[in-house]
Amino acid sequence: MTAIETKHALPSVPVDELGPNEALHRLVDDAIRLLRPKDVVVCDGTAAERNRLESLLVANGTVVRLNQKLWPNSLLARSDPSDVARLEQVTYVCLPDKQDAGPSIKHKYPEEGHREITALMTGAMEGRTMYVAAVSMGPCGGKRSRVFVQITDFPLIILMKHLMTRVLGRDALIELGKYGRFECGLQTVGMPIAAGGTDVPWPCNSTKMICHFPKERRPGVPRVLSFGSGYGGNALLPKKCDLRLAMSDAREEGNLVEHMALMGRDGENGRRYFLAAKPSACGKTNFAMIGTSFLGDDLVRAYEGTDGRLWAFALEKGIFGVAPGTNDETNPEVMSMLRKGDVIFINVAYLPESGSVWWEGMTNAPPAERVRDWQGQEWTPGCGRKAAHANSRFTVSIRNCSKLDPRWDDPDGVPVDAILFGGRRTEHGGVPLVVEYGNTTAGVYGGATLSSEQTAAADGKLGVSRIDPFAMYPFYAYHVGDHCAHWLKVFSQMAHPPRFYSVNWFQKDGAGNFAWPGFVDNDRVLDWIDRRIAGQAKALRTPLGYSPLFDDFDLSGLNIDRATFETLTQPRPQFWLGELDRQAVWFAEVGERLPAVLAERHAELCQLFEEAARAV
Ligand code: SAT
Ligand code: MN
Repeated sequence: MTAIETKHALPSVPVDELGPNEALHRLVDDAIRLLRPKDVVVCDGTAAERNRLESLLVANGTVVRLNQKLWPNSLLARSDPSDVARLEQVTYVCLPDKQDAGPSIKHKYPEEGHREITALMTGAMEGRTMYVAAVSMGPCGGKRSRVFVQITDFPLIILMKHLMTRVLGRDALIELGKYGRFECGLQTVGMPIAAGGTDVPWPCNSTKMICHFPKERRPGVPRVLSFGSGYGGNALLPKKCDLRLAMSDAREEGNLVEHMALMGRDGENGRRYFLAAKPSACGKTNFAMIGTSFLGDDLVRAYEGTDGRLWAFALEKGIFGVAPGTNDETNPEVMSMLRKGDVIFINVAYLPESGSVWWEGMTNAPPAERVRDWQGQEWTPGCGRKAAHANSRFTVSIRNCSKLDPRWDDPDGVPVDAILFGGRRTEHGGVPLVVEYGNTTAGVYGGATLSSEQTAAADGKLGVSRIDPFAMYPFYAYHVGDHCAHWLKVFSQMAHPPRFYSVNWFQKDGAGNFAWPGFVDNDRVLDWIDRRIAGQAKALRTPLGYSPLFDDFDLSGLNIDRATFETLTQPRPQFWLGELDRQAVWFAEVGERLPAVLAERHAELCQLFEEAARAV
């Protein structure tokens, strides 16, 4: 793509609005020269700004307003069909030493990355407005929070930021001038508008590319550049793009920034806080909502507190959740959040007669009225297409949540009792419903070998299972082996580390139906975990760790007999020997940076399961 040849004057840096931070001025000045927008707007996160942007997007056809009574102040956007998910194939981490990248990263050398992305970005905002939005990832002013400044030309991204993040207002920008440091990135849809030309409803480019530069740390110099996409995980930079940078920085800071949900649950033993690492579209949002209190469903920072425990807080203040399958039974809380309003739906189906939306699994029967699918085509049940895209999403603020934890905005976060790792594994008698790992090393091993079937949240082959360490496979910015070592270091030094568990809600029975009801019934697993931590629940010792016992697990009201429960919960040696083979293949790819204790644990598991297999 080449920039449009125009000789228009470039806008000047809005110095007064940006406050006194010199690095911020430099960032905006450099961005203007590179991207050549027609004007510059500094965002402030106010309702007036939201109204302005909303009107602009309605006029452009990017969004339609939904029926005010059914979905108050809510919008529906339909993306370009090429722009529906994260693009792992064109997401690069640029590191000077290729050896530092490891098997999960698409690597480029920094010079190469700069050259290619700069060529794409040159003049990419011609004819467009450039927005500058600073947000706080974590509570505003918190000493462990970080400010991220994004430059974008897609107003929808700013509206999503209003819901998902804490946008810094004018006063906070002035503050930023005093305390200084911020992270930053540039993002453009990559579709300049020629003089006199018009925009399209969902601008994006058929070429897409994202480059991260985690090792480059110069004030006001962007560490991530994203070209050609307006989809959340590619374009809402503080979310997954800054996750890559922050997970890399966290290693040096001695703490963790991870892809995990954070929730509180009141049991017999008071409120406990749980972190859950789950790959995208594996039910992390639904799970984060089944507890007593909610803090976040996607990103956290975790660190060792002065009490020797793990503390954590969520980085966002909104949810970017998967719509299909969400309904009043699977996630009543989120449905009530959506009905409260101020939602941005993307790529769900539209009901033009009532101004409503629909997605597969929202109701048992499809709507009786006319339906337009996610691309705007007439849709009828049985036509062979999905009405909503499999990765269609809703964006909603957690302020709508009736069970928001009172400490959700505490800059110190909350103390964590347990970390759960869970993927989507459907094999009958495969990955158990729940396992308690016997110690920290076994727990970190469980995280390092977490595996899941691929979902529609990223481009790639659906259903194929891959090892997704700590649910971070797509988000690594340094070597996965070093990340495993970092987890081991953080937790082995901790005086009171949390407990570690593996969970899997997705086993199917011999007939291909889900063997566990899932959703709100997953709380039964949390009840068992709560009682385990308190030393109240019995367990069966297995090579993997500890499994629940039929007689000491709440199955009331469920039609699950002893044999079914044992298939669901007890690790089968033959299955695990197969898993261990796959893990060995993965470990070989990780190579010599795999921590020795994990290789030792692998050998130990092989031996234990071989013995168990012989005993069967
Ligand atoms: O990556 S996104 O933030 O777009 C959503 C997800 O896949 O977790
Ligand atoms: Mn996610």
